[in-house]
Amino acid sequence: MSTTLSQPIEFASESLPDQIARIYHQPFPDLLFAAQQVHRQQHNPHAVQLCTLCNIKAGACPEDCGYCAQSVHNQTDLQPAPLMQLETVLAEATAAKATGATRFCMGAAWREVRDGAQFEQVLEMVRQVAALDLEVCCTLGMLKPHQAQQLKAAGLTAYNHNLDTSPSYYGQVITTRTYRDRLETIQAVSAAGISVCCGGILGMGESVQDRLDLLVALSQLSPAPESIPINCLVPVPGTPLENAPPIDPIELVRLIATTRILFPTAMVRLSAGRLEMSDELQALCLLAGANSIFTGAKLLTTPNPEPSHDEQLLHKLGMIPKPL
Ligand code: SAM
Ligand code: DTB
Ligand code: SF4
Repeated sequence: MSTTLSQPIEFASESLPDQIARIYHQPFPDLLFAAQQVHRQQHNPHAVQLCTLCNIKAGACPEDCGYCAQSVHNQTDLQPAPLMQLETVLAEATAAKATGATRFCMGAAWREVRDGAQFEQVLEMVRQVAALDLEVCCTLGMLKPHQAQQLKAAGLTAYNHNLDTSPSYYGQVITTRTYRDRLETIQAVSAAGISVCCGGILGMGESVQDRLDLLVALSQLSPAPESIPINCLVPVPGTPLENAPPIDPIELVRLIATTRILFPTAMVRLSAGRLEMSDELQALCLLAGANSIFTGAKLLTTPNPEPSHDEQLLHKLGMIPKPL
């Protein structure tokens, strides 16, 4: 019987990449069973955390991320917009809370945070969203240690900074920064005592091995990320990846299950790309250990399922929004 095959501890002499590959490639029924066991030991299997995104500063980003609508290097339809007003952000956070979201994530299309008035405004947004009794997450590009400390002092729960893909594929997607730059920001976030939200994107033309190498890189973070967004590429016209072939759905489920087994206590978030997924595929992802989704009709710049559709889906599955 192969259920024990998924217990990394029993193969202590095996290298981490080999362990991860063995978990991922085992027969699908065994993989799903093992993922469910881990999931049920650590989490309420009926509860799904709802998170809502807010793009507080849109477009004109100097980075050249090949997937992103907001890069100046990509000829997309996106209208750049300056930093949002505090009141607008608070209105969105309040509305998100009313729909059952318990985490509010503010994204800014910056390469890095610069000290000054705009960052002070973001710190005030963090303070005031935290005061609404929501988890507060930001994704603002690269951070220096003192900026991470200021975000922590303002009440930030988590910082999202994805490794996106394997170290070896990274340069095919982004050339304006390195994997090492990402790791340095993640280190600054951890050192400040902020929870790390770090995951990746599937469907950028990478191999299955690249996806497993991303999981290796995530496993090597210390502490391990408490939140792992798994995004499926939303192909944006005008980006170099506009014609990338979509990920095979079974491969997506395998990756989620493997992530759940490797990170038993983490929140595994089924992030971008849900609009293209059937209800059945989303249900399989939730069975494989995903326990969070982004809700609201828009992600940062791309469309997301209507809240009423997500509500119906959870209802059909007998699942509930996870309370704080
Ligand atoms: N500028 C920030 C940074 O450097 O991390 C954060 C904003 S960025 C939009 C946050 C994450 O969204 C990216 O790291 C990427 O994983 C994901 N993302 C961006 N565009 C995407 C797309 N078209 N499809 C799927 N995921 C995407
Ligand atoms: C993450 O990994 N996924 C979210 C959140 N972190 C910020 C963002 C998804 C963005 C999808 C593309 C867009 O809407 O522009
Ligand atoms: Fe800029 Fe972030 Fe988009 Fe990259 S993913 S272009 S850093 S907004």
